[in-house]
Amino acid sequence: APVRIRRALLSVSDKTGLVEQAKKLAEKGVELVSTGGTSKLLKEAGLEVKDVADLTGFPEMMDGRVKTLHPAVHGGLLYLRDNPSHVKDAETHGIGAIDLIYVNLYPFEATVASGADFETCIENIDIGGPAMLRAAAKNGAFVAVCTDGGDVDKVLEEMDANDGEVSVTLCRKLAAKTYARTAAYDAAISSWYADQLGETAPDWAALGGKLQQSLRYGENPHQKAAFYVTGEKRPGVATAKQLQGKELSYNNINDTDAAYELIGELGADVPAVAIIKHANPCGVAQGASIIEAYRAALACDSTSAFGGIVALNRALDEETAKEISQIFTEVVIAPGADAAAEAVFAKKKNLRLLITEGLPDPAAAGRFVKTVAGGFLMQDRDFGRIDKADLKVVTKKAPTEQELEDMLFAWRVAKHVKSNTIVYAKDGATVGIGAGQMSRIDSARIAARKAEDAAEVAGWAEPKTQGCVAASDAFFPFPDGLLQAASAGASAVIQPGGSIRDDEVIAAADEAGLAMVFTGMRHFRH
Ligand code: 93A
Repeated sequence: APVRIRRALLSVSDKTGLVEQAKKLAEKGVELVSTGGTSKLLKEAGLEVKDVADLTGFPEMMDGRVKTLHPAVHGGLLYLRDNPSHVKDAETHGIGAIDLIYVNLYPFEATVASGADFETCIENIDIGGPAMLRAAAKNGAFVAVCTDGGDVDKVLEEMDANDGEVSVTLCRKLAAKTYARTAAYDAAISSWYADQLGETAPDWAALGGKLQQSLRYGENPHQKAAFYVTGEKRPGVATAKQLQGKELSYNNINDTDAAYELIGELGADVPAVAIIKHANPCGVAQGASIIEAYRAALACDSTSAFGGIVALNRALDEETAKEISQIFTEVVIAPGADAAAEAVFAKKKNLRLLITEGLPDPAAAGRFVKTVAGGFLMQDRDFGRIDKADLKVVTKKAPTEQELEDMLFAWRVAKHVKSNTIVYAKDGATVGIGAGQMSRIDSARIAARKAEDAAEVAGWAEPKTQGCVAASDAFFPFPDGLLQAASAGASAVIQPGGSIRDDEVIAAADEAGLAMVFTGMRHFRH
């Protein structure tokens, strides 16, 4: 049933617009009850106001630390109007219903922002205000709870339209908003407090995370950091079991996540390995066995693999563990490890081994959050997936079956490389990766250069880009990037298409004798 507003408790720190609103309430016959400063202001404006002290029989005391913390207030907010025993309790103890409260809290956040000292910040932690808000919101079927002036306006509007009554719908909306406000308020306090103690501020608590680990530092040693988990059951770095090694660092967690998400993208059908540095893959391969996949992944850029993160889509075996141990590796993550493999790693005290229950589902829904100055951006995680059936051949030449396989593989890897991205791949392995450049042609050049370097390191007669496929995470705006890939030796190209110069790019591909397919989907990653 709608809530009839007979009595309102007003207790606000920010008193902007209050007098006008209180007048409107009084005009509607609402009895006003108020705390010290609020009451004084309203009385000065000529309004009739009852003091909370008159309700409680206690004066405000201890510098105002105790004003409203009393059964006469909380009982009035909390008793269920349709519960006979509650009603009886209220009558017995002379507790009257409070149908509306408007409380805005001590300005804790503003006090901290002003650079106030410790004691001043502590004094600005509101206790009675949130207690009343939470109580009123719990009884949201009978109480309209307002945390800002806008809420009061909404209530007044409904009262105008409905002869002094407020709908349950609005009351429930206000209740939900209230808990968000009190949660954010407490998050601000805990964040400030942690900061005072020189610890990491758990300000992300407001996003619903649970503190998993206070990190030694962030991306750099002068940055504080912490790791929060959402409780989702996704296999990955947040839910993995660490069998050995030092505590994970901020960068380890970030890189391990990138590695395992990429491995999830490749699926479980064929053994696959990804090696990650600075959240970008420096080698990814599929193979007949996990060790073959590891060798092929390493061959792509063995120089960069030093200090990398290795992700596997199969249980780690002894042979592969031995091979991985040959070079300095920070983290290995896999859906399992046999006892012999664990024994090999046990000798490498610093190497972290993370074991997950299964592989990440690349199509799973999820959120991606990124902060910007004064806010944050939120988007779906990129769960877009392309299959062979989605590919559109746009050139005269059609790709071979092997090229198609390699193109899909390269495309899936490219999705996990920072833009602009060019990935060269051959026989189920990357052979050159160009990441994070501001122009696509530079990424194409760098990928080719990487392949040349790899050939030099391994003593191959020529870079493996000869006869490779090329994947581009977004369309080629001009033919130049495509021609760069062709000159590196690519015979087939996979890219989203959709440029206004697609015709030019396709003509250039035809002229260079390339096969090209469009995916119709872009995979920017910044
Ligand atoms: O110090 S408190 O936590 N103790 C209380 O019992 C209490 N009740 C209301 N602060 C309390 N308040 C807060 O006082 C309200 O949340 C509001 O921000 C402020 C209003 O005080 P005044 O009416 O004296 O300006």
